[in-house]
Amino acid sequence: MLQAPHWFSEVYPHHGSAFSLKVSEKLHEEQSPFQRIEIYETEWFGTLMVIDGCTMVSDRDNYLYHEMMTHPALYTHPDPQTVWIIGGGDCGSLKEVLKHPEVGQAVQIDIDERVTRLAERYFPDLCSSNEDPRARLLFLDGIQWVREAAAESVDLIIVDSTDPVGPAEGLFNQAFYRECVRCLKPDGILAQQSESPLFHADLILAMRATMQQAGFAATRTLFFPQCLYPSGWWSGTLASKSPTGLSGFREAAARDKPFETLYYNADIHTAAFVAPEALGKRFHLAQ
Ligand code: AG3
Repeated sequence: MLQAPHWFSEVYPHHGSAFSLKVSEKLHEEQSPFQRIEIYETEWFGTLMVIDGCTMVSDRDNYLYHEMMTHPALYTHPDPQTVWIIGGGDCGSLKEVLKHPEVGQAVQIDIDERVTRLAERYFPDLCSSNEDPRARLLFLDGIQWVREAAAESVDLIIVDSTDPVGPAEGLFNQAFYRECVRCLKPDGILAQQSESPLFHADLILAMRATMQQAGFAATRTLFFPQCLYPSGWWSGTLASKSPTGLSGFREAAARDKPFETLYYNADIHTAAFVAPEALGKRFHLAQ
């Protein structure tokens, strides 16, 4: 039986399934002012962070999510100089963003400082760029941040959040997207984690429709494997202010990227945006 204390399981009650990792030790557990955070040492996935019972990051597979939440958006934007990361307290997205020399400032805005403090202790690799002079770490409500920020002040907003329940719920609605539209420069892009294409296709479609209603002119969804998360198949959705903002990418620059990745490359970029038959027609409707 896959039971504590030897296994951590995230159960997906709405989808009759679960994902389990064999754990060797629980390293930490606390209730922060916002959420319950647990850290485990696993047998094969390295260290694991869990928030409110949901898997967030493991040493073994976080590169898939973090690379795909950042590089496709960064290489789609013509010249991303200023980047905000809303959420992302484990600093994994920040680390990938800072690999781009053209980025002059990356601001990470996570409501929960404890996630970052625990990541510094248990996921030092994800936090290895936190001292980069271009990085700014703020512990604030991202919704309030975009509400108060100046119009047309940012090139790229990456929403690296938990599922759209609890503290992250307000990051998936029209009011939030409207503020993002206002804060983005004319060629600005929003990139948001958008759950599982197998389990949450309706959510992805609804999100894209809401983005369009909020004033974004184009939306596109990209797909990647992520075995830690429900169904093992995950997605990110991009939205641009310009109608042509998502029609291509800086392919030559991506082919010649001046940094190492473990998953992302120019061919993966192109492939990731191709929707499988079962989803393609539905996603096309929202474009
Ligand atoms: N953010 C996406 C978490 C969603 C996972 N959902 C779940 N396990 N039910 C992860 C944060 C990584 N920086």
